[in-house]
Amino acid sequence: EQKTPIVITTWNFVNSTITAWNVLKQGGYSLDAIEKGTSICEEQQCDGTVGYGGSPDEDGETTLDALIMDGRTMNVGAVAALRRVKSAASVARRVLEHTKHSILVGELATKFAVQMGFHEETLTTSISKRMWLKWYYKDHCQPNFWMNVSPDPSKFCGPYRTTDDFTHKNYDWLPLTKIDRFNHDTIGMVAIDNKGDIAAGTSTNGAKFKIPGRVGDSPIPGSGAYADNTVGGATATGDGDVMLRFLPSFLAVEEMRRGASPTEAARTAINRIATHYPNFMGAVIAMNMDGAYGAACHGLGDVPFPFVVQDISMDQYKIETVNCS
Ligand code: SD4
Repeated sequence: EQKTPIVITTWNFVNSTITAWNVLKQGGYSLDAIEKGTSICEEQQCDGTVGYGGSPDEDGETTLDALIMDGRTMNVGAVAALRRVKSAASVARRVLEHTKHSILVGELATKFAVQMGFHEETLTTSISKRMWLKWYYKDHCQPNFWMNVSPDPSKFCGPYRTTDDFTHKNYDWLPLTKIDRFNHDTIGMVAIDNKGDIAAGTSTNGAKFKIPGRVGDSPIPGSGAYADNTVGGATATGDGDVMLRFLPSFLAVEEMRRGASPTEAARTAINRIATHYPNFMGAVIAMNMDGAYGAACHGLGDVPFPFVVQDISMDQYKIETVNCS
C-alpha cells in the first residue's frame, strides 16, 4: 500500500499536521508543508512552547529557534535566539532560499528578517510576563538551574529589579509547576511529498528561564531535524542542551542508511544519549523514503510519547504513542 505523501509531527500537534497534510494532498512541496505546518504552531502558540509568549529567558524575553531542511538539495535554513519576530519558521525558510548561509542568530537574525519584510513586535505577552514575574520574585534566589555554579549569588538573589511595568504586585502568580527540565515541547516535522522529496523542520521558544543567548538543539541541523532524499528524515524534541551533543536526528538517518528500520534508528539515537545522560528526557521520530516511520523516547516516566501521522492511505490524521525507556 502506498504510504506517501506523508507527514509526521512530534507530540500531539494536530493542527500543524492537518495544515502540512493539506499542502501535500494538493501535490505541494514538502518544504512548504513543513514551513506551513510549523508556522501554524507558532501562530497558535502550541502548548505555549512554540512561538511568542512562552518560555521567557532570565531577562523575561521570549526568543525563537527554528530550522528547515530540504532533503532534495541538502540545503538548510535556521534561526537561533531570534528576537521580536513571530514567524521563526518562515524566517528560517528565507535563510534557506535567499542566502548561502545556514544559520543566523539573535539580533542580527532579526535584522535579516526585517530586511525580508517581516514585522518586528514584542514576543512578550501577559502570560509570559507573569511566568517571568513568578520566577523572578519567587524562585529567583534558588540556584539557577541552568548554571552549574553560580558565579555571584547576589546577582540572582537581588536586589530585585523594578524596571518597566514588571511590578509584581499587579499580577497574580500563575500556578506554575516547579521549574523542571522538561516543561517545553518543540514541534518537529518530517514530510515526503508526491514527487518523493523529503523535508524536515522544527520550531520552539526553547527552555524556560534560560540564560539569554542560549541556543537549543532545535535549530541545529542533524540535531533538531535532518532530511536526506536518499534515506529519510528525523526530528528530535526534549532536553536540548544535552541532546544537541549527539546529533540524534543525523544519527537516526545514518542508522536508516545502514538498513535499520525507523523505529530501530530512533531507538539507537535515544540510547546513545541515555548511555551518557540517563536522566535526560527526549524523543526522536524517524521516517524512511517508503513512508515507514517510528519513534523512541526516554525519561518521560510512565507517560508515553505521542506523535501525529497522516499519509495518503488515511482518511484522517492519527495520533500514535510509543513507550519510553
Ligand atoms: C530546546 N528542544 O530548546 C527544545 C525544547 C524541546 O520538548 O524540545 N522541548 O531544548
